[in-house]
Amino acid sequence: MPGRIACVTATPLRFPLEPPFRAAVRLIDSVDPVLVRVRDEQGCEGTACAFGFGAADARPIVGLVQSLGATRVGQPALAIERHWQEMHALLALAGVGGASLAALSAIDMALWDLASRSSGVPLWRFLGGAREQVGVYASGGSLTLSTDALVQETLDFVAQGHSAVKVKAGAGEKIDKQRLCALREAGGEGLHIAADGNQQWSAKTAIAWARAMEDVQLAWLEEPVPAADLSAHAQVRQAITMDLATGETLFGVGEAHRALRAGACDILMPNLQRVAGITGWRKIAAAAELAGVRMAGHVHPEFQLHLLCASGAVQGREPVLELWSGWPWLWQEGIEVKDGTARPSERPGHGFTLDEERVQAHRSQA
Ligand code: SMN
Ligand code: MG
Repeated sequence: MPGRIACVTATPLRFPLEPPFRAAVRLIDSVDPVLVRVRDEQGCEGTACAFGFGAADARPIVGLVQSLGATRVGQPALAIERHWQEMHALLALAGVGGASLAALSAIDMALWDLASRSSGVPLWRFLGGAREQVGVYASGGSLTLSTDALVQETLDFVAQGHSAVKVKAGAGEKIDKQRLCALREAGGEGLHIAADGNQQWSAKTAIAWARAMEDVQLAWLEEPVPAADLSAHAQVRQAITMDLATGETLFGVGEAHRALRAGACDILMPNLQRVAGITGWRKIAAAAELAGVRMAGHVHPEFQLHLLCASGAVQGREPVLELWSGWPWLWQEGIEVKDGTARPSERPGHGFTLDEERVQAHRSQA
């Protein structure tokens, strides 16, 4: 069992993306994780990351982890719900969102890693162990790729054991259709193909786009309209046949709960650092399960692998764990994909060991 918290540290890192990745919302040329370590008085350490896209994102997260972390020192590491409530209260007057939520979330995630690691139990079993494997999908399909390059990327993913991919939409309905039809042709009927709109359309345009793609048989359409416009989400969802996924750009458990109440999606995919860590994610997953909405992950694969294996709001082998080949990987171990699924390890905590050389090689001056 973990002891009292001895220290909380934040280390800014930089992973340039070469070539840069283009989503409809913006071009991304680096991912900037902030590595958070929470160590207890017995020397056991929990680790987690929040991330930004560039130093301007990472810098405030570092400062907020340091200030919030200092308020946790000396307290029992296992009092995770109390830490979650108290950290929210500390942020309440300044406003909880963006960098402050990322900082709070990373500390929460590291506390759950510490608690399960110190107890000698893998996190997915520590959280209830609903299943021993989960369906995955390869996330890519940058709008910078030509159709041929997009098909080749997908065939490479399939060769790596994937049976589901997610690609970016946003090249215009005609070109998007050509790209998606080329993927369907190359991948066959068995390939799950999802398309990510990254908030670019109006409800009317999104409905027209989705109807034009009907014969591609998409697994889901993601964030077709601005994330905060829940009524537009619900309007699109009611008008199309494919599943609608959203959630990565909702901030706080309240926004995610409002999305459920608005009937905004079939699949809710909150980002761990935007909904206040594992504690927040589990509150949302419980509400989603009761609302008949399925949960999926968004980046943070080292933790989402465990959460999706522990949640009652995930069905069978559906592809819900996002694996992005360009995403920064700080760990010595990888996530093996076989027949479109991945298994969390039996190692304590999230089960991943920091690659300290890699961490040092990517330190930044955020
Ligand atoms: C995405 C994630 C992170 C950065 C840019 C785009 C995308 C996804 O929306 O769902 O992977
Ligand atoms: Mg997305």
